[in-house]
Amino acid sequence: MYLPQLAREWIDQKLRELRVTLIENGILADLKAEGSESSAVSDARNRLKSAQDDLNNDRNSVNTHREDLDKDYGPDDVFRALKGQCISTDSGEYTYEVCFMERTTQKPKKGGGNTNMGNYVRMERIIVDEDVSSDGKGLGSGERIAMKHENGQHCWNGPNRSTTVILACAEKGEIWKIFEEEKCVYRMEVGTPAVCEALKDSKLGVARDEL
Ligand code: MAN
Repeated sequence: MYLPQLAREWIDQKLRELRVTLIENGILADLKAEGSESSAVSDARNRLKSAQDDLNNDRNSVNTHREDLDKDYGPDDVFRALKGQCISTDSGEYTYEVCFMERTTQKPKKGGGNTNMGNYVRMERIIVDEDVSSDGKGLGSGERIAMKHENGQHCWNGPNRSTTVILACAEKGEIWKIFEEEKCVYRMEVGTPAVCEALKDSKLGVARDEL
């Protein structure tokens, strides 16, 4: 059939436009496109991928919360509020830091790398018999609560560093004393308002008259 040049061009143009419309609406696969997949399929694939990403993020956050619930925050979780709060003090060549429910750290004053002195693992009760100075700083005597930190940086010719942080009631969070009891085994005496609440509620089994 003979069609005039103009008519042929017009039909060609219309066919091209129709093809584009069909591809855009996902009815016809775009052979030039990647994987020759219709846009409806690739849209669906993208939506699936993003739903999977969301699911993975939610799973991670559930795991984080589950780990958090498994963590020992002490009687009635009174120490949960302290999580991540850090206090520090200088002693000898180092600044020592406690980040509650996380870790203890030794930072050389002269600079250089920090040393992890242990990661928080659990609460323990411990009997102490110590002085209390006139400003009220000190463990006193009786049962106190202690946070155990283990598996810190390995000590050359020794164990992995570990720290016991013993807590006593005080108006503000403060590290009072630090000892290295044995090589790379540390003990800190720390004041914090958190245990005052615990003691007030008699959750620790410590008689109030010991305060
Ligand atoms: C560093 C510090 C000390 C520790 C020694 C052990 O100097 O962590 O507290 O006793 O290493 O080699």
